[in-house]
Order: sequence, then C-alpha cells, then structure tokens
Amino acid sequence: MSKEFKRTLITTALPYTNGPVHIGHLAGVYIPADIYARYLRLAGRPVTLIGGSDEHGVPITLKARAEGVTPQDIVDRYHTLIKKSFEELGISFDVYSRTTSETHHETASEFFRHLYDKGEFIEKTSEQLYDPQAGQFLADRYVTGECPNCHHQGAYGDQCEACGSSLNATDLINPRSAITGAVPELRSTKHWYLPLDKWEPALRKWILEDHTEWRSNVYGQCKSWLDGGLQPRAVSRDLSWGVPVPVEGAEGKVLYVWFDAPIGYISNTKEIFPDTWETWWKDPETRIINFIGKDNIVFHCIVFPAMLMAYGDNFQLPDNVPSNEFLNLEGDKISTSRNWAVWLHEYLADFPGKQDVLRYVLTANAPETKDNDFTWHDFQARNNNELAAILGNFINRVIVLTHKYYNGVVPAAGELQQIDRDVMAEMEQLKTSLTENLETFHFREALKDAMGFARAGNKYLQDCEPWKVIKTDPERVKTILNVCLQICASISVACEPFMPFTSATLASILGIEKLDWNMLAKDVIPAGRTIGEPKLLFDKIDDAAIAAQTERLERIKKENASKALDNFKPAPVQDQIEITDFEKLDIRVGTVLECERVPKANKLLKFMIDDGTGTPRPIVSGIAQHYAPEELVGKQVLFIANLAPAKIRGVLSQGMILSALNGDGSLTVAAPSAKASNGAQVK
Ligand code: B3M
Ligand code: ZN
Repeated sequence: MSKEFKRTLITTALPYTNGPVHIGHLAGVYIPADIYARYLRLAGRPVTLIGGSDEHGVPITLKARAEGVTPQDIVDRYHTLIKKSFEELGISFDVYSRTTSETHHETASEFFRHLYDKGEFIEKTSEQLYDPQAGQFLADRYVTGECPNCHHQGAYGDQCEACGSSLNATDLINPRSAITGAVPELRSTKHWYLPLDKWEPALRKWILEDHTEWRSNVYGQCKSWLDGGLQPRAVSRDLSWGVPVPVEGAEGKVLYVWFDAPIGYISNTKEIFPDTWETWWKDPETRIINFIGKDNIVFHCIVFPAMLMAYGDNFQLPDNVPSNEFLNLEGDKISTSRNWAVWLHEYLADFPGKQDVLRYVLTANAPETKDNDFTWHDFQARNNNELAAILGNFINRVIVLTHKYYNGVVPAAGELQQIDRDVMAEMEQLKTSLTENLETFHFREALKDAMGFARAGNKYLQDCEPWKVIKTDPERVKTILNVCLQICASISVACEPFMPFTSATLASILGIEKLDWNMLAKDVIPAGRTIGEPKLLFDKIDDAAIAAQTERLERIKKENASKALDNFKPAPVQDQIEITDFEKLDIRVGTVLECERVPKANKLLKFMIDDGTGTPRPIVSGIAQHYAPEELVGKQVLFIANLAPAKIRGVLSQGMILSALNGDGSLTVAAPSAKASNGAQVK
C-alpha cells in the first residue's frame, strides 16, 4: 500500500435473493471480507463492512413466476434467511440492507437522473426480443438459446455459463422465451446506454497503470476487456420489477439490475451513516475495497467505475478488488438450480456450534488463485487433524496443567532460557508474516501463520515436558506455563479474524476483555490472574456425520440425472445432406475383443475390434467415463470404418465407435438389436 488511508470501506457482492447462500459464496466473498474487516478492527483502524441483498433482476421474477408468488414474497423469504445465516456464521456486517429499500430506490433513481441530466447517456431505439404470448420483452434470463461462441444449448440472454462470455439476448441462436417457450419476435424499444468507450482511456490508466498490484486474475480480465474495446451498455430494461427509470416516457422500464445493484453499496452506507456517508465515498483518504467473485469482475472494475466517473462529484474508485475464483463441490461445479451445493443454513442446522470449522476449511481451501474443491472428507480431516489435534489440543493441555499445578492461577515466569526466547522470536516472525499476508489479501497463507502459533506452542510444550520437569524443577515449570499462556493469548488474537467464536471462548478463559492486534507475541496475561475452566474448543467429527452429507449429495446426483433424462430435448437437426453424403459413411458391425484404459488419459479407452477381416482393428474412443473396460468385451458395436486413421495420445485409432448422447450427459454405445455378422455394413 503506497498511500496512507484514514478509513476503509469494505463492500461484499450483494447476493441475489433467489435462493440461499452456499459455500461458494462464502469462500469467494463473505469469509475473506469478514477476515479483513475483523483484522482492521483489531488493528484499531476505522472500517465499515457493507453487505446487503440484491433483490432485483430476472432470476427473482422467474422464481416468483415458477412458484406462483410475487417477487416481493421471494425476496422477503431469502433476504431473511440469508441475513440470519450470515449473522450465525459471524460475518460482522455493519449493515445488511436490501435493494428494495426506500433509501436504495431513491439513491439509485437520483444516480440515474444525475447522469441523465448531465447528458451522460445515449438514447437508442433498437429491436429487442419480445414474447407475444406473455406480452413482454425478454431481457437477460427471460430468454435462452444456443451460445454463438461455444454453441452450448442453454445459454442465457445475458451470459453463457458454459464459456463465460457475456451476451446480448439478440446474439442467441434459436432463442426461446423462458416464460412460455415461445419463439420470440423482434420489436423496437427505447433504452439508455452508458458509453463505456468514453471512459476507456481513464479506465486504462486507472487499472493498467495505477493498479498493477491487483490480483493477476482481476488485472488480466480487465486488460482483456479493455483491449477488446468497450461498447456502450444498456442500463435500462423493459421489465416491471426493479427501480423505475426516473424520466418521462419511460413507463414499463426499470434500471438494469447491474446498474442499480452496485449503487446499493452507497445506499447501504447511507443507512448507517445518514449524515456522514459522503466521507466514506468521496474523501480521497477513504480506501474502498470490493470483495467479489470472478463472474462480477467486469461490473466492479469497468461498469461501476465508469458510472462513478460519469457521476463526478469526487466519488472514489475502489483501491482494490480482491476477487476469488470458484469453489467446486466434490469435483463438480456448484449450482443452485441443480441443488449441488452445501447451503449455509443447512450446514448451521447440521453442525451446530461449528461455524468456525466451516470458516477455517473454506479459508484453508479458498480459491484465491485458481478454482478449488470442497470435499467432506477434507472437511473432516482438517477438523480432526488440524483444529482438534493441533489448536484445541495445545490450548486444552495448557489450561488443564495450569489448573492442575496452580489451581488456575497464572504463575510468574522466572529467568528465561534459550528455548523460551526462541519461541518468542518465532511468534514475532509469525506476527510479521501474518500481518503482511492479511494486508495483501493472502488469507490462506495468513491462516497458516495464525495456526503457526498453535504449532509453535505444541512443539514448545512437547520439548519442555513440564509434566516431567515438575518432579525435578518445579520453579522451571512456572516459566514454561507462563510462556504457554502467553502463546494462548496470541492465538486468541491471531485467530480472531478467521475463527471469532473460538477466539472469544479462549479470550474469556484467559480473562482478556478486549483483543487487540498489538497483543500479538507479547506478554499480556499477568501473573496472579485466575483463568477460567478448560472448555472443549473442537471435538472430532465422526464418520457418520460425514456419511450423512456425502449420501445426501449422492441422492441429489441421482435425482439430477433422472431429471435430466426426463427433461431431455433433442438438439436441433443439422443441415440437410444428400444421400450421396450418407453413402460416404461406411458404418459396420464389430465385436469387442479387448478393451483397456489409455494410460494418463482419463477419458480414453482402447478397443480391439473383430471387424470380420481377420485382423483386429484398433479404435480409441473417449467413453472411459461411461464404461468400465470389461463391460463391453464380447459385445457388438457399430463403428465408422472409413474414418481417416489418427494417433490419439500416441495410440493409433482406425475408426470411431458410435454412441448416443443422453440428456443426463451419459453415453450409450450403439449396437445391433440382435447378433449380426462382424463386418456387416449398416445401410
Ligand atoms: N447479485 C451477482 C451475483 O450474485 C450480483 C452481485 C451484485 S454486487 C453489486 O453473482
Ligand atoms: Zn458459450
């Protein structure tokens, strides 16, 4: 950090209230933001942590329609649930408001109006998709179709989740209304566009020159957007749910959800600081940090900053946008619609009192530089082998021994030995590294440093063996336990940002009233103080608790597969061919003689096929995830015999085995309905 700031405003992406929050949201945004806010508070630096619900947007109205309730019902339900579960997890928001609030509607309206009056928008009439059956325009997720870039079938009108590209609804191939399934028609409609191109030079300088310290994933994404050239972006939509466009002749139009949502950060600041909110947004000595997930980078680094620059009036841009990659669950992408997630409210119900375990595991595995995987097995191992065996065990032994030898009264330290000075020096180093890692948003590393205090404590205790020394040199044991208790105090400070519940329990046992970053690696527990009784900080999580979770996921996987089969819609038929085109294909029957995996290629199987010629034919096929090698041996298959031979991973393949691609993504190998002659042609 090159500049000194007086205060820090931390914002967290506002979750859509169309469902509960899951571990992906937590690991990506809320836990890191909370760690940082808690650290700054402990360090005595003024900070405000802003959160809230994003209650507009098509996902919410779609959900309401599907359930036959109003959008307000949906946002009320999930806002309440999300807010409560964040509180229970200890996310220390200073405010958690919502974009349906009056303050927000006023603030967003005023923001638009100000830009409108300044002439910052382009007004443009264009042809947009319209559903004649539903009688409405189809913005964003109201329309699905084929992605023009990767040809994924279920792309949305604003984005393709398969390839990540951002789209306009009119870009989709074969668009369909998500409301009625109707083929949309084009109708003209007027909208307001923010000319991002106008702000391109300023954005370039601000990001590419002034913020080279940003995480490389964020910087890289911004650079590729900027290098691709910015276009004007529509900031209004033909919808009824949202902040109405506050100009005449805009009936039936609302602000685009990505225009109003980031203004929510400002509205929510106003709610806690109605008189002084401007200090948090317009004073250059305020440092603004946006915690977001990687799919939100363009909005926070390009669109919202352009809005703020267009507004003027000294609005400050974020100083950093620490964005995480994605967290997967048991090897599969987390998905709300497929219910493939660990939901926070369910976790809290299934593991009462274990908030810190989740916070710990999600930080230790945070997808800071690349996508990462959450598994229940790893969750159990980290709890049992790290939290219980290292942290809990050290603290428990120290507290128990203090009670056993001194009735819980902190003994005075005598003369220090080298081993005592060494562990103190180690704590100094850990403090430096921990602070540095927190300052630079390296929370995984920071957590290792915090745990380093417990590791150092365990080793010190093990090396000093007070339970033996007590018989020969009881004076020395006083020093050992005094040092151990000071280490415990440092642990309660170092762990507070990551595991606030554990830290608070420990601080109360040690009689520390208020934790402070300056206490780290210092003597803070005076001799003569009576400490509290030992309490179990972490107990082991047994196999049954983990099995309950993995069985639930297995069940969901099966349900999803059968739903996908039920909902299967055949892909559109390809362009017509002539009979002569078909005749070029030489499809034949063959029997699988041998089948084995191709080493180091998890998708490939190598077949030897009896094609009736007497010489077995090698074919490599990408179906290893659908069939075990032995399953197909002895069976007949259909294959293309005249495909040009190719080397696949160094293995010669002479042909292609035919299979059907099913709705759940599985494959079924095509075969004759009864025994046929090997080498017979399929006509
Ligand atoms: N609600 C998108 C999301 O949940 C959005 C974030 C808004 S932040 C201003 O991914
Ligand atoms: Zn795509």
